[in-house]
Amino acid sequence: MENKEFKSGYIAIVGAPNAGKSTLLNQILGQKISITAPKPQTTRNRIAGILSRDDCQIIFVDTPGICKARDEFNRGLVETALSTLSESDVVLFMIEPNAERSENEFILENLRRISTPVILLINKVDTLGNKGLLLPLMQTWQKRFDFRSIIPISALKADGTEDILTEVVKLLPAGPRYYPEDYVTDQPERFFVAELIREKIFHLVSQEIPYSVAVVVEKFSEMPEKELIEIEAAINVERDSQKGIIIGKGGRTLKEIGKQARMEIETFLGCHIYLGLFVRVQKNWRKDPRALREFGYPINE
Ligand SMILES: Nc1nc2c(ncn2[C@@H]2O[C@H](COP(=O)(O)OP(=O)(O)OP(=O)(O)O)[C@@H](O)[C@H]2O)c(=O)[nH]1
Ligand SMILES: [Mg+2]
Repeated sequence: MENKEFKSGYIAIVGAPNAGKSTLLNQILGQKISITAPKPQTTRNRIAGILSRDDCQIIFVDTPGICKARDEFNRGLVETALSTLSESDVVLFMIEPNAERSENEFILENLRRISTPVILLINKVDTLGNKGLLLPLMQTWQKRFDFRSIIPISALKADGTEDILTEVVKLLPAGPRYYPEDYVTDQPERFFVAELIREKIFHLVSQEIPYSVAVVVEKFSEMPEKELIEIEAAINVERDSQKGIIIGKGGRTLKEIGKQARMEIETFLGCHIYLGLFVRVQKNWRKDPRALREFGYPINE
């Protein structure tokens, strides 16, 4: 019998904000571990999703969208994304078919500096009215960079995700199983609890407010006798005026955030929870190194 070597590796998913990176990670894993929203710059951390098969283990790494940073906080997010490039065995670079974004040229510049193989994913092809545009688009992109392959996909509809796996496995080096087979991610449960709350704020609170929000789980106690996990989380905002908006008239907005988050957290944890939410003003936390550290975000010193 042929003795096939076990393969493993780290696969970075990079692209401009809103390209659909987190949606793709969730589709590949068949489980929601990375939050998504129609607004750009939803993801703020490096989020690993582990796919274990008999012949290989693939660690997909979702990253914050790469863009021209407006402030120090954004610069930290972009740095987080760029730093995964050098630690990866394969890079998946995701673009949207409809818009040429200035960010993409900046991302290409960074990809030219590394020797890692890059696969281009043209996402959201379900939005393309005229499929005839796809071939010329692929030809244009092939001229811009020496991609190993170009795969049109729809992360939302799970179209093309099998093709991605086939291509990635071809490029995967021989390597060990880094994580036990039943691990889906390397982040603690608390992280996902905070992220799911943050996601509901992205969906329920308008304008720029979600960008001023950082969620921290302050209590996570398992109560086996009640078959319940008691969770308390702080929603940190930058200004007093934002606190009122998150709470809403008669507490309505906060209540809805709590209701929707609780349902998803229960699915994620597979048990009942009690969820207590409170809003706290942490003045200008995006510029405060101590607060950034506490909230788990990068600090540019
Ligand atoms: N129509 C369509 N929408 C998609 C597709 N993939 C993602 N989206 C939508 O695009 C929006 C952004 O998706 P995300 O997965 O949050 O994008 P992201 O690249 O992780 O964004 P950041 O974390 O902000 O950089 C969401 O509203 C998704 O539902 C797709 O294949 N087709
Ligand atoms: Mg994302």
